[in-house]
Amino acid sequence: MSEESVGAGRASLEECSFSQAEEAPPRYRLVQPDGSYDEAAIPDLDVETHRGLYRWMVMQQVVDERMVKLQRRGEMGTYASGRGQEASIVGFAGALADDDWIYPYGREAAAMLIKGMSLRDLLLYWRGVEDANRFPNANVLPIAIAIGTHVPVAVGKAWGMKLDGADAVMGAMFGEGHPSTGEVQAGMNFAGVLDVPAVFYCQNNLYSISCPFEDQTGAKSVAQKALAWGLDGIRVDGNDILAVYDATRRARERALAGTPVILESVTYRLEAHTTNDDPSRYRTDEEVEWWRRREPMSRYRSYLEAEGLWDGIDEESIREECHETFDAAKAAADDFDPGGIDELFKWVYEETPPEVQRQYEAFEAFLEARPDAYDHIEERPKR
Ligand SMILES: Cc1ncc(C[n+]2csc(CCOP(=O)(O)OP(=O)(O)O)c2C)c(N)n1
Repeated sequence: MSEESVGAGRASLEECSFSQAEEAPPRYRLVQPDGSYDEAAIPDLDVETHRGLYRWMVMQQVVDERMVKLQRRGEMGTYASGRGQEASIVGFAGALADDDWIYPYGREAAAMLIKGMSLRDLLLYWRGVEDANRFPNANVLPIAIAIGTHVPVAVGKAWGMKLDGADAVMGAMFGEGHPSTGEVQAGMNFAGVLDVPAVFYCQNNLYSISCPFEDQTGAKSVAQKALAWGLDGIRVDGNDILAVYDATRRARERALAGTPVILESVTYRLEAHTTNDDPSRYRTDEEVEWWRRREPMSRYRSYLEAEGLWDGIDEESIREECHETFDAAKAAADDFDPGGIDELFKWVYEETPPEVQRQYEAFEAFLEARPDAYDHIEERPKR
């Protein structure tokens, strides 16, 4: 035991206090909303990386647009669009290494695709097909819809990666509403105790459905919560893809060196929370317009133009290709045989435990005795 380990004794209450800052802490930003930047601060990325990042941002937009249209036509379940968050989503996943994992919460289509999930499976997932919770050959854990529940699991996965000596991080993704749950707080605490290689990526899009950030927490930021759990916190302008990319690379280095990081990406959801939401009921047109002028695609484009990299990017044909990819994935999803009720039980565990097997058999026996029960089982239409 030493004075240092319990803290020095001081006769100044101020020195022994922690207070909330008056202002929100700053965001790491490299390219300004007007497109200007300091050349020396920009990370050195090759042309292919820039093109790849831009292409994935277009892909995110195409997936969002097409999913919402399918939902409106009755061919898709509820969908959560990432419009406005393209830089935040792609900058993060694009900066991860091949062996890194992500644990998504649903709004980040391009991140899942970058990490190897197939677009067909993403379509099936949002159609409610159980089988689509298995993402073979992708470093993606099943989308966590129940808010906060995935964070302790992500910490467990990261701990396992550490014990295995893997040179990789776990990227747990969530929104700014998630840290209000007990699960996130317990998970973060464990992460700090176990020094797991995890980056907690919080896309703070300022609203949890209709709840604004100021009503979500008394804290000025999510990143500052890191201190309470012995983690590092970083805040980044989530509409600046180069800042997100650079912050992610540095956060993963810290996580690999033994300090997990909460990386808070401050962004804005330009569309509805999901296809079930009407945002005009809780935010003003002026506010949305303010953010639309700070939209991430055009900011990245300004940078690429200024660097003479835009000439190598044919946006129209990229968009067309993304639509073709979507058409092919949709056709494959339409062809998928959703199977029977056994799908509900089959994929919960790698090897079905006797109790789950017993429940399955009991359910089957029940349906045999009461075929009228099928009238109450809703099967999502395949198309
Ligand atoms: C345990 C639980 N409670 C409630 C919900 C309903 N719900 C879905 S999304 C959401 C808000 C999430 O907000 P945030 O974390 O800010 O992420 P965002 O959707 O804004 O990206 C809520 C409350 C849920 N999915 N799970």
